[in-house]
Amino acid sequence: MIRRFVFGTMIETEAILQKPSACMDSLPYLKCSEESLSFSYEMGETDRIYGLGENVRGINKRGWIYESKCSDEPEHLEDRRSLYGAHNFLIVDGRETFGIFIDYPGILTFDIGYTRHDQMTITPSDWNLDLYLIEGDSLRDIVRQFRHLIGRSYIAPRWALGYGQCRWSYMSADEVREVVKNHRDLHIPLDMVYLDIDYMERYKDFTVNEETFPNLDKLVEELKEEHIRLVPIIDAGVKQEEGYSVYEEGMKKGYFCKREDGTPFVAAVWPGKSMLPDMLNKEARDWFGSQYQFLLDKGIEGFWNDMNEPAIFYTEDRLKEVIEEIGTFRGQNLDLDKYFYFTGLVQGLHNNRDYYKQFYHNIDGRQIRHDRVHNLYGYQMTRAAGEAFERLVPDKRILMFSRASYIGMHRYGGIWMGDNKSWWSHILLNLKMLPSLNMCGFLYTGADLGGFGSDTTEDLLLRWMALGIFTPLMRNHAARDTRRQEVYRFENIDGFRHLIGLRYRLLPYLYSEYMKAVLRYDCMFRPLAFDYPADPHAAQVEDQLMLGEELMIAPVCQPNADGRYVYLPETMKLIRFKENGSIEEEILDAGHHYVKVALTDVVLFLRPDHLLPLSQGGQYAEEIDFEQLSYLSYVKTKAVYEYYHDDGCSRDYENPAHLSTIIIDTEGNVTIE
Ligand code: MIG
Repeated sequence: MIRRFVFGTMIETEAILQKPSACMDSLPYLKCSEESLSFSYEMGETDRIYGLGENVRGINKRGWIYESKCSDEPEHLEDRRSLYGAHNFLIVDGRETFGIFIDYPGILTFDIGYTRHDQMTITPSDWNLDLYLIEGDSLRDIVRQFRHLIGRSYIAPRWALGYGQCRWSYMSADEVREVVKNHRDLHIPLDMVYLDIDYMERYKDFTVNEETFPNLDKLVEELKEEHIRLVPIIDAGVKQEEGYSVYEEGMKKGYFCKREDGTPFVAAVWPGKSMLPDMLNKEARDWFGSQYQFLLDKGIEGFWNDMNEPAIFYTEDRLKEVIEEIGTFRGQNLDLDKYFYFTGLVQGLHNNRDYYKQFYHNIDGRQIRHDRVHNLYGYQMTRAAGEAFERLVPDKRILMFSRASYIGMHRYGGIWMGDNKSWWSHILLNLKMLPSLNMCGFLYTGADLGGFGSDTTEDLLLRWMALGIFTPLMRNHAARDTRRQEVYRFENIDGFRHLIGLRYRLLPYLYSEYMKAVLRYDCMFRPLAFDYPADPHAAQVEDQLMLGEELMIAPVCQPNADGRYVYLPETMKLIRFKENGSIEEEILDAGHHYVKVALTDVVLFLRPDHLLPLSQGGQYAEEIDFEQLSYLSYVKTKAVYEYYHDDGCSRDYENPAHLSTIIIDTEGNVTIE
């Protein structure tokens, strides 16, 4: 049951397309105080809180204060309160079990046992919002109801579940060719190479640097023959430059965000002084979306949208003030306070909160200050692209994922988890975000494998990949000035080939699970407690996940480990894929086990009466035969699998012909219906 409670008049987010009529009952569960502008809930001693999408800390979010404020935050540390997404959905599970969604485009905080251990307090910046309360039979049921409410998730083309290689940046067409050649020569499967900002002419959206990437359309064609897709980045900020058509047209039509007095708001990002397209203005959004045509015409079939929190390095005015103020420090003796003030001047330039109060959107003719709708910007940028693709290429799926997001954006694209680091703890953070993102509708997702910032190591990348082979978005990406991270840069090529090769063997299963999760409004990845609600141990597990109906995964997240402890909520079959191609199977009883996991082993756990289909593998997604399958199974009476299989590129998703049932009996006979 879903109830909608209305407070004031919200600024429309379009997270929910068909709103239930407002409920006039008094609000259950929560205490609502208009004076302190907050909702609060008394949590039971052992209540757990799930959700909040992309954020730091645990699967159980209790014990910290989170802020919904899309942030360009390259330090994914425990003490942060927000990352790039604003995902205001959570489930309280304990004495009482219910879901809450706060549909509100401004900044709000979720204090979940931070100020007081037993209290959750939700505080928006003003009192204009819709609050949804969702009750159901189980955690999973609550999620499904919520997901129906917010609409079907974006569906990626199947090739986008292949392996992708990225770096900030491959600087030229030849460098891209080299990446492709190295993978192909070494028989390391690959489907995508990503282009970061340097493919553009001086960081101008919808341009190509003709010197380093001459005839991009030819390159796209050449790579397509190798079954590789190029996926360029698009930034939110549009460079201010006379003669640059996107800038000039946007100015002429009044499509950029403005100051209160109607003068242009100039913010700086990569290209220097830039304009922010008013993604919240429908006309401007359509216009921005149409710009993608420039790259679609060159044969491009996928994009990633970056810097759309929006990130702002500095504003013209603030930079001027800071430079002047710094001048006043000349010759001064800096004591502690002055020193911190002084260094803070430059540090405070980046993404300063004040900037977000200095520009305005034109929403259906109303002028609205940005901070009131801050969390919609990346969402509406990605919607601009998504709607344009539906218009421009209606019969083909286009790959799209974004950095910033709000719930609602999940209908137009996936997200990647942003600028993580080459840290062991970030493998675990990657794992923990998967179920909470799935809860909020983000199914096409993954983290920068190997870590974006800092120098990676071979063992870290191997272990991280042993998780990454399960996530729909599987991309290796690293920042400028970090150690080269393409797998062929390391010694253990055989190990990497094995892991990535296994991803391609798992593709029939992963794609089928991904599609079923989308079409059934379900989670592909779930905390153990979702599947074993009566098991108190399952609720404690923060480093294992359920994947589909079949599997449990438990990746190694520690350096120098020869294995790890794994908790089995029921008897399962351990399946071990070894680098030499052999597959070992062993039945393990419910309970705790120390499981040895060699550096290039992939270990997974199959539930009783379930089976796992495998392909023969291949060098790219289109080479995979999704019908020639082999099976691993754990049959007690009968293993049954519902297999989703379509062409992977058209939009005829719901056709019942895409589903078949695979059955294996105790004798090992396979029937397909
Ligand atoms: O602030 O385009 O998260 O993936 O490589 C850096 C350069 C801007 C941030 C993205 C990252 C990308 C980088 N971008």
